[in-house]
Amino acid sequence: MATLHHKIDTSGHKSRQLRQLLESPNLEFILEAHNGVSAKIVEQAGFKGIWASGLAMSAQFGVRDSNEASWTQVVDMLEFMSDVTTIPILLDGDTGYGNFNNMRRLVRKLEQRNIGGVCIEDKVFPKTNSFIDGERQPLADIDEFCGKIKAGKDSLMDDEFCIIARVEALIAGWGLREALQRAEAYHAAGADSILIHSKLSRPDEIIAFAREWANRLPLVIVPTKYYSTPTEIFRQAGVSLVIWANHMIRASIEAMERTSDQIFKQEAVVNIEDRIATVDRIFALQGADELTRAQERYLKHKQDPHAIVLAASRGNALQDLTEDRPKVMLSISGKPLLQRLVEEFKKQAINKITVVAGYRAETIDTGGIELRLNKDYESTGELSSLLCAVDAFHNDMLILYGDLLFRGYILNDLLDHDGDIVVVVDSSLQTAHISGSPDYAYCSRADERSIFNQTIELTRICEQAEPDYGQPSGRWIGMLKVRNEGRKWLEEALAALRQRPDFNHLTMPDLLNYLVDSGKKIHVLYIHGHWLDINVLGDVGRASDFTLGN
Ligand code: SPV
Ligand code: MG
Repeated sequence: MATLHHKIDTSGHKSRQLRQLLESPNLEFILEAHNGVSAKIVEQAGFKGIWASGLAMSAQFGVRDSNEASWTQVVDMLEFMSDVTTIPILLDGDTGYGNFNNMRRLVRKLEQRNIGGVCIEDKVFPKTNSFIDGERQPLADIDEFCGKIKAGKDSLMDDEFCIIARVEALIAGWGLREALQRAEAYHAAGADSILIHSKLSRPDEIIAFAREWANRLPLVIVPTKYYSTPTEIFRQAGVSLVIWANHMIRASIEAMERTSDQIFKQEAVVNIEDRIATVDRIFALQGADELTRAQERYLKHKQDPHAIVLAASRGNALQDLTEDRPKVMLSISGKPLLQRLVEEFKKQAINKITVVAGYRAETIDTGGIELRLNKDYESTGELSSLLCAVDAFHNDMLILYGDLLFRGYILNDLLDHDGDIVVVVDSSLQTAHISGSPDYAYCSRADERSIFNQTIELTRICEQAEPDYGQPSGRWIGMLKVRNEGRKWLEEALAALRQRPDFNHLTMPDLLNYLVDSGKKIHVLYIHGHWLDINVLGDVGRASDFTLGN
């Protein structure tokens, strides 16, 4: 099934499809559509073609069927209709919007938009709908109309494009002889098919015409007024194509009037909800799922990641500075840490930010975040806080401590990394100033800074150095990324660790070690400095220097 943005065959096959409908030995049917969505619905119903009705298209613009909409406005709408469908469109081209020259330009534009064909009627521009005073409408001069058909045919690039000549002689009350004479002249001028129109409520004059016409060219009819005629009659008469010319616009007008009336009177929408299309139905018609798939394919690393910030602790070592606020609300060069974090996130299109607060949570007034509360922050640890944000878990998320300052590229590089779980490790062990627990990271390889694109895995994180593991490769900075499979691993690990009696004391390094022990690959992104965390009073001055670029 076509979606709005599927690959459209623009190689001219639609004109061939329409020609096949006209020339098929069976009676074929096309249904009116007047915009993209109605065209799509017509195709979904199973129709092999679409009638782009002048009446319906003018009506959906809210204007009269008297060439009030310009022909380019019509062609623009056709482009939407054709883009979302694979079946051919036959345009109701009225009188060709002018003389032979306008007709030439019209067919060229229609070909360019992969429209199957056009039907023109032998009236005078600006035309009026045949059912409004049909008898009083002047007919075109036969020669002039034949010139228009010829000009249309001569300007075609694609020989399959169909030009159908519509005979209005019966509508105008000129009788069968005139209708036949005109049809024959249009045939001789090169028309591919004849549309014979009637405003009678019975098909008599159409049947009489068909009998005399004897299939000299395929015959097209529009049974709007003689709608009660059994279709079999048309089949027996040798008609090639039936146009159901206005039923989609009429159905939608009826539905819209009923719906608007009811909503207005009831001042409520509850009673119409089950009688109208769901919003999901609209999404389906628009091909929204195709866009989602395309985003997965083309915006792989930029799927609006989420961030979870662990910010429950007071930061006791900061003494008075955190008396009345948690550490994340500590002002560094005039701006709270959390505000700085949010600004870094925004630069990476991370707009969903969940902050797990605890100590003095009520003082957190940073905009653009969602707060979760770990009310037992005093007696519980990091994993308990993380658990408070489990409902905000996402297939592409960062988890980090709230007391971090870092250069923007670190976040960018982390988001670009392909691993399912990636931890950021600072390999600059000698130079780094260490205030809190160092979180030493032991990795599969040391940071050989000249080698890129190496996969490095975490083997262990220890809050203090562990000689058993050899030389640490660096320090985990308190930031990780979790994606796709990684999210599943994380949720399973949390569920398992929760069963342990010491869960309340477990830390993020405990979680990462558990994952490593369960055989999961935790990737390492090495950095070399360019970050700090804030644990003691001395860090505040260093942080201020850091933000000022010193
Ligand atoms: C249309 O659908 O605009 C037509 C057919 O031209 S009719 O309205 O029956 O004339
Ligand atoms: Mg029309």
